Amino acid sequence: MDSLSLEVERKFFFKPETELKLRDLGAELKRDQRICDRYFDNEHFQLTLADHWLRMRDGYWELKCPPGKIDNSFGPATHYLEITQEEDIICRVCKVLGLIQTAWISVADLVQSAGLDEFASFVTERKVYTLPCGSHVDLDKADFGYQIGEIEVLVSDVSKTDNALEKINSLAEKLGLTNTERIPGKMDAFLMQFRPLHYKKLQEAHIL
Ligand code: V4E
Repeated sequence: MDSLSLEVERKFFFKPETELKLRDLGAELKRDQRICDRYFDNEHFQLTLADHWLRMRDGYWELKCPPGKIDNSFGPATHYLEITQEEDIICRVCKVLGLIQTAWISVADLVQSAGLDEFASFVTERKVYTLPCGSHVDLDKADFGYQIGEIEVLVSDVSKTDNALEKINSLAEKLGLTNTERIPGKMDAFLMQFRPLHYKKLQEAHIL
Protein backbone atom coordinates (compact mmCIF):
# COMPACT_ATOMS: atom_id res chain seq x y z
CA MET A 1 0.00 0.00 0.00
CA ASP A 2 1.15 3.61 -0.69
CA SER A 3 2.48 5.61 2.23
CA LEU A 4 -0.63 7.77 2.02
CA SER A 5 -3.95 6.34 0.84
CA LEU A 6 -7.58 7.17 1.39
CA GLU A 7 -9.80 4.40 2.63
CA VAL A 8 -13.59 4.51 2.24
CA GLU A 9 -15.33 1.83 4.27
CA ARG A 10 -18.59 0.49 5.62
CA LYS A 11 -18.81 -1.94 8.50
CA PHE A 12 -21.37 -4.75 8.84
CA PHE A 13 -22.16 -7.77 10.99
CA PHE A 14 -21.56 -10.97 9.08
CA LYS A 15 -23.06 -14.45 9.25
CA PRO A 16 -21.66 -17.82 8.16
CA GLU A 17 -23.52 -17.48 4.81
CA THR A 18 -21.81 -14.14 4.01
CA GLU A 19 -18.77 -16.00 2.65
CA LEU A 20 -21.02 -18.08 0.37
CA LYS A 21 -22.70 -14.91 -0.93
CA LEU A 22 -19.28 -13.35 -1.55
CA ARG A 23 -18.12 -16.36 -3.55
CA ASP A 24 -21.40 -16.28 -5.57
CA LEU A 25 -20.55 -12.67 -6.48
CA GLY A 26 -17.16 -13.78 -7.78
CA ALA A 27 -15.12 -12.83 -4.71
CA GLU A 28 -11.71 -14.45 -4.29
CA LEU A 29 -10.03 -15.12 -0.97
CA LYS A 30 -6.81 -13.07 -1.26
CA ARG A 31 -5.47 -13.37 2.28
CA ASP A 32 -6.13 -15.31 5.45
CA GLN A 33 -4.01 -13.47 7.98
CA ARG A 34 -3.35 -12.77 11.63
CA ILE A 35 -2.91 -9.09 12.55
CA CYS A 36 -1.45 -7.82 15.80
CA ASP A 37 -2.46 -4.22 16.62
CA ARG A 38 -1.26 -1.99 19.47
CA TYR A 39 -2.82 1.50 19.75
CA PHE A 40 -1.21 4.48 21.52
CA ASP A 41 -2.38 7.76 23.08
CA ASN A 42 -1.53 10.01 26.02
CA GLU A 43 -3.33 10.14 29.35
CA HIS A 44 -5.55 13.00 28.10
CA PHE A 45 -6.62 10.97 25.04
CA GLN A 46 -5.40 13.87 22.89
CA LEU A 47 -4.83 11.83 19.72
CA THR A 48 -8.02 9.79 19.71
CA LEU A 49 -10.14 12.80 20.73
CA ALA A 50 -8.78 14.38 17.53
CA ASP A 51 -9.79 11.16 15.66
CA HIS A 52 -6.11 10.22 15.15
CA TRP A 53 -5.36 6.50 15.59
CA LEU A 54 -1.69 5.73 16.04
CA ARG A 55 -1.00 2.04 15.95
CA MET A 56 1.80 -0.45 15.62
CA ARG A 57 0.52 -3.12 13.24
CA ASP A 58 2.68 -6.23 13.03
CA GLY A 59 5.72 -4.19 14.05
CA TYR A 60 5.16 -1.19 11.71
CA TRP A 61 3.81 2.23 12.65
CA GLU A 62 0.60 3.46 11.01
CA LEU A 63 -1.63 6.47 11.56
CA LYS A 64 -5.28 6.59 10.57
CA CYS A 65 -6.78 10.08 10.58
CA PRO A 66 -9.43 12.13 8.76
CA PRO A 67 -8.28 13.73 5.50
CA GLY A 68 -9.56 17.13 6.68
CA LYS A 69 -12.87 18.18 8.11
CA ILE A 70 -14.87 15.05 8.98
CA ASP A 71 -18.03 14.74 6.93
CA ASN A 72 -20.64 12.39 8.35
CA SER A 73 -23.29 13.11 5.75
CA PHE A 74 -22.70 9.81 3.92
CA GLY A 75 -24.18 7.55 6.62
CA PRO A 76 -22.33 4.54 7.99
CA ALA A 77 -19.32 4.67 5.62
CA THR A 78 -16.30 6.70 6.72
CA HIS A 79 -13.09 7.75 5.02
CA TYR A 80 -9.67 7.98 6.60
CA LEU A 81 -6.12 8.61 5.52
CA GLU A 82 -3.80 5.75 6.26
CA ILE A 83 -0.26 7.07 6.72
CA THR A 84 2.70 4.70 6.92
CA GLN A 85 5.77 6.92 6.32
CA GLU A 86 7.35 7.68 9.70
CA GLU A 87 8.11 11.36 8.85
CA ASP A 88 4.47 11.94 7.83
CA ILE A 89 3.22 10.22 10.99
CA ILE A 90 5.54 12.37 13.14
CA CYS A 91 4.33 15.53 11.38
CA ARG A 92 0.61 14.76 11.99
CA VAL A 93 1.04 13.53 15.55
CA CYS A 94 3.16 16.58 16.48
CA LYS A 95 0.49 18.89 15.04
CA VAL A 96 -2.20 17.31 17.21
CA LEU A 97 -0.04 17.27 20.35
CA GLY A 98 1.34 20.80 19.77
CA LEU A 99 4.96 19.60 19.66
CA ILE A 100 7.85 20.84 17.54
CA GLN A 101 8.17 18.35 14.69
CA THR A 102 11.93 18.61 14.06
CA ALA A 103 12.78 17.25 17.51
CA TRP A 104 11.87 13.63 16.68
CA ILE A 105 13.80 11.18 14.55
CA SER A 106 11.51 8.18 14.76
CA VAL A 107 7.94 7.41 15.78
CA ALA A 108 9.21 5.14 18.58
CA ASP A 109 11.27 8.07 19.91
CA LEU A 110 8.27 10.41 19.75
CA VAL A 111 5.99 7.86 21.44
CA GLN A 112 8.38 7.46 24.32
CA SER A 113 9.17 11.14 24.83
CA ALA A 114 5.61 12.40 24.39
CA GLY A 115 4.22 9.98 27.00
CA LEU A 116 2.13 7.97 24.58
CA ASP A 117 1.11 4.66 26.12
CA GLU A 118 -0.57 1.57 24.75
CA PHE A 119 -4.32 1.73 25.45
CA ALA A 120 -5.51 -1.18 23.30
CA SER A 121 -3.94 -4.34 21.99
CA PHE A 122 -5.58 -7.23 20.20
CA VAL A 123 -5.05 -9.88 17.57
CA THR A 124 -7.41 -10.23 14.61
CA GLU A 125 -7.91 -13.24 12.35
CA ARG A 126 -8.78 -11.60 9.01
CA LYS A 127 -10.03 -13.04 5.73
CA VAL A 128 -9.69 -10.61 2.81
CA TYR A 129 -11.90 -11.12 -0.23
CA THR A 130 -11.55 -9.10 -3.44
CA LEU A 131 -14.42 -8.63 -5.87
CA PRO A 132 -14.38 -8.14 -9.65
CA CYS A 133 -15.59 -4.52 -9.08
CA GLY A 134 -12.34 -3.80 -7.18
CA SER A 135 -13.89 -3.63 -3.69
CA HIS A 136 -12.31 -5.51 -0.80
CA VAL A 137 -14.24 -7.23 1.97
CA ASP A 138 -12.55 -7.98 5.29
CA LEU A 139 -14.08 -10.51 7.67
CA ASP A 140 -12.48 -9.97 11.09
CA LYS A 141 -12.55 -12.10 14.24
CA ALA A 142 -10.82 -10.36 17.15
CA ASP A 143 -9.30 -12.31 20.04
CA PHE A 144 -11.52 -10.59 22.62
CA GLY A 145 -14.64 -12.16 21.11
CA TYR A 146 -15.89 -9.61 18.60
CA GLN A 147 -16.42 -10.11 14.89
CA ILE A 148 -17.09 -7.55 12.22
CA GLY A 149 -17.04 -7.23 8.42
CA GLU A 150 -15.90 -4.26 6.41
CA ILE A 151 -16.38 -3.32 2.75
CA GLU A 152 -13.45 -1.20 1.70
CA VAL A 153 -12.47 0.81 -1.38
CA LEU A 154 -9.15 2.62 -1.67
CA VAL A 155 -9.14 5.90 -3.59
CA SER A 156 -6.32 8.23 -4.60
CA ASP A 157 -8.05 11.47 -3.59
CA VAL A 158 -11.12 12.79 -1.80
CA SER A 159 -12.96 13.70 -5.05
CA LYS A 160 -13.40 9.97 -5.72
CA THR A 161 -15.13 9.31 -2.38
CA ASP A 162 -18.71 9.56 -3.74
CA ASN A 163 -17.94 7.02 -6.43
CA ALA A 164 -16.39 4.68 -3.87
CA LEU A 165 -19.47 5.00 -1.65
CA GLU A 166 -21.76 4.11 -4.56
CA LYS A 167 -19.64 0.99 -5.19
CA ILE A 168 -19.75 0.06 -1.50
CA ASN A 169 -23.50 0.56 -1.19
CA SER A 170 -24.20 -1.43 -4.35
CA LEU A 171 -22.13 -4.36 -3.03
CA ALA A 172 -23.80 -4.08 0.40
CA GLU A 173 -27.19 -4.40 -1.29
CA LYS A 174 -26.06 -7.51 -3.18
CA LEU A 175 -24.84 -9.03 0.09
CA GLY A 176 -28.26 -8.34 1.61
CA LEU A 177 -26.95 -5.76 4.10
CA THR A 178 -29.65 -3.32 4.99
CA ASN A 179 -28.14 -1.52 7.97
CA THR A 180 -28.06 2.26 7.79
CA GLU A 181 -27.04 2.76 11.42
CA ARG A 182 -23.41 3.00 12.51
CA ILE A 183 -22.00 -0.44 13.36
CA PRO A 184 -19.54 -0.53 16.29
CA GLY A 185 -16.03 -1.39 15.10
CA LYS A 186 -13.42 -3.46 16.94
CA MET A 187 -12.16 -0.35 18.72
CA ASP A 188 -15.65 0.57 20.01
CA ALA A 189 -16.10 -2.98 21.29
CA PHE A 190 -12.63 -3.12 22.87
CA LEU A 191 -12.90 0.24 24.67
CA MET A 192 -16.45 -0.45 25.83
CA GLN A 193 -15.26 -3.70 27.42
CA PHE A 194 -11.79 -2.76 28.72
CA ARG A 195 -11.48 1.06 28.81
CA PRO A 196 -14.92 2.45 29.69
CA LEU A 197 -13.65 5.93 30.68
CA HIS A 198 -11.77 6.36 27.40
CA TYR A 199 -14.85 5.09 25.54
CA LYS A 200 -17.12 7.57 27.37
CA LYS A 201 -14.83 10.50 26.48
CA LEU A 202 -14.82 9.51 22.80
CA GLN A 203 -18.59 9.08 22.77
CA GLU A 204 -19.10 12.48 24.38
CA ALA A 205 -16.83 13.99 21.71
CA HIS A 206 -18.80 12.11 18.99
CA ILE A 207 -15.60 10.39 17.80
CA LEU A 208 -17.09 6.93 18.34
C1 V4E B 1 -11.50 3.45 15.71
C2 V4E B 1 -11.02 4.07 14.45
C3 V4E B 1 -9.86 3.73 13.83
C4 V4E B 1 -8.88 2.70 14.25
C5 V4E B 1 -8.98 1.53 13.31
O1 V4E B 1 -10.26 1.08 13.39
P1 V4E B 1 -10.84 0.09 12.30
O2 V4E B 1 -10.79 0.69 10.92
O3 V4E B 1 -12.17 -0.33 12.79
O4 V4E B 1 -9.79 -1.11 12.41
P2 V4E B 1 -9.28 -2.10 11.32
O5 V4E B 1 -8.50 -3.16 12.01
O6 V4E B 1 -10.43 -2.58 10.47
O7 V4E B 1 -8.32 -1.22 10.44
P3 V4E B 1 -7.93 -1.43 8.90
O8 V4E B 1 -7.27 -2.76 8.76
O9 V4E B 1 -9.21 -1.30 8.09
O10 V4E B 1 -6.99 -0.27 8.61
S1 V4E B 1 -9.65 4.65 12.43
C6 V4E B 1 -11.08 5.47 12.73
N1 V4E B 1 -11.70 5.07 13.80
C7 V4E B 1 -12.94 5.66 14.20
C8 V4E B 1 -14.10 5.03 13.49
C9 V4E B 1 -15.28 5.73 13.34
N2 V4E B 1 -15.43 6.99 13.79
N3 V4E B 1 -16.36 5.18 12.70
C10 V4E B 1 -16.25 3.92 12.26
C11 V4E B 1 -17.44 3.28 11.57
N4 V4E B 1 -15.13 3.21 12.38
C12 V4E B 1 -14.06 3.75 12.99
